[in-house]
Amino acid sequence: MENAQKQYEWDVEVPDYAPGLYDYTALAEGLNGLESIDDAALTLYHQQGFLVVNDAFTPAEIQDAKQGLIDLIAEKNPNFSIIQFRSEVRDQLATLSLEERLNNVRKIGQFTDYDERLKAMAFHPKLVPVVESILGAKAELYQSMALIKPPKGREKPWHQDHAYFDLSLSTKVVGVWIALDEATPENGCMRVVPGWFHDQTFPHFMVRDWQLCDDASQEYKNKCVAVPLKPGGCLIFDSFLPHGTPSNYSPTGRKALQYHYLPAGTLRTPPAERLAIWGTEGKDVSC
Ligand SMILES: O=C(O)CCC(=O)C(=O)O
Repeated sequence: MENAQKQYEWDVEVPDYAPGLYDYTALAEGLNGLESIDDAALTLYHQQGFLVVNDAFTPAEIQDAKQGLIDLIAEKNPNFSIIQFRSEVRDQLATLSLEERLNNVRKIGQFTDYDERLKAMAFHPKLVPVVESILGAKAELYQSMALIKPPKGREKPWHQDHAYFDLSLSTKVVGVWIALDEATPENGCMRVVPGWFHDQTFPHFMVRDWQLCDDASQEYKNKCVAVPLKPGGCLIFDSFLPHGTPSNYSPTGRKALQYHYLPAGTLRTPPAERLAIWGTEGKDVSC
């Protein structure tokens, strides 16, 4: 009966997407180490909407963070329950082995107050100054999230993160996606479209998720770049940058952490305001 007290979320089965949706024309190149981010790198960030940083975190830090994530999924902290499992395992969850649980998680969120190792990553002394240089302000952690992509784990369709945030359009938000396992084009590494983001708000539709219409892919065909990362590498990106990850059709799982930061003290806006901008109501568009 343990799950009766837990407020888990359940991911629904969705149809597969059309072939080619995550095809890419190049692999993103990375800098080495967070300390190598200089003015030229910051200029590049503002031009293309992202930076790739290899060896941003040490193997020991990554191992700690990964164990933190696994421990939360294993219910080592009884107070934590923001986990989304595949709905197929709803009735068997209590009987699953740890490996089976890990193979059936889609995401977990808002975990920094429940695990010191995951909090330490969010406030890493090499990461925060970089985020603050991009924001031009003292940073506040807005949210933490981890999309787990086990073998057969499903896609995160193309979207702009800002469409999920109850924040004004002028609020700068920086996302940091940290590879805990090697992320490859085959197991669902990030896809981005360099430079395709400046102040553009694309309508989002509820299709397989809250996402860009697949037809919008016409605009990014021939511009999509894949971002493979070794464990400890990270992608730092703007909340207007369209991005997505394909399903994992490989035999290898892929765990990653994601943190979002905004200027400290930023006011939140009502959800209705966000949907009036990013939703489709009254915009005469369909998908
Ligand atoms: O980790 C992934 O697969 C994608 C994460 C992502 O893009 C998001 O949650 O906004």
